[in-house]
Amino acid sequence: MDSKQTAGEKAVECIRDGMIVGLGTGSTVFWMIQKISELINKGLSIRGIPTSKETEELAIKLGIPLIDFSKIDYIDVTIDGADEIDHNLDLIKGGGGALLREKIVASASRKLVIVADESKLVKKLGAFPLPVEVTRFGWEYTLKNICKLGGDPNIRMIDDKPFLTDNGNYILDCRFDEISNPNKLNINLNMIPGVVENGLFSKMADVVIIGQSNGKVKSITK
Ligand code: A5P
Repeated sequence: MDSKQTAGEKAVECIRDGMIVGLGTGSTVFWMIQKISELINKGLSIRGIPTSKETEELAIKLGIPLIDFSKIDYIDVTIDGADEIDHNLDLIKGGGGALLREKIVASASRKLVIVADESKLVKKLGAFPLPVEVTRFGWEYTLKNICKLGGDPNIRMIDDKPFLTDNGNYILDCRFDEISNPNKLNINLNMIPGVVENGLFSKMADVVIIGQSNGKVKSITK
């Protein structure tokens, strides 16, 4: 079995009947969503909060009941993927461009479970360019301010046009080489006018489930 599938399916074991479940975005979480749908067909009752339009469409297609923030005060558990994970369980997310909704959902969650394959584990964050969501207005100026923090940003493009997030914003993919203090960089980036959110998830993950090529999983708890 694919390592991403192993991790995604294992994470579902923490879901209990009646829970509100944050549904992450990406190819690892895809397997978690498939598994939840199977369990719903066998009688499990949960409601999901999707972190992207892509996940929302998949969940609707698979018959997973959804709910929104107007009806709830918190989320019991969120299961999401990551682009990089360090030994403190700090993360880079947003490779798929869903980082803003992912961070809102994660911050509303009592428990954040991250699923990934072994390739996502790193000693230091930063080899993966950090996605930063910025407003379209003034994005060139925002980019210059990110450079002052030591980043080397590039606007994400798709089919020769800037990539648009589900929220109508742009993404700047920022090379930082090595991120020695994720918490500080997270705060400093979010203080720049025009930055909507960035893909550093510092001190948010509770558990990381790593699918391994031998079909087993490794769980890392904070
Ligand atoms: C989406 O914006 C990202 O944060 C994803 O969760 C992350 O890129 C992991 O994706 P995969 O599971 O597809 O590698």
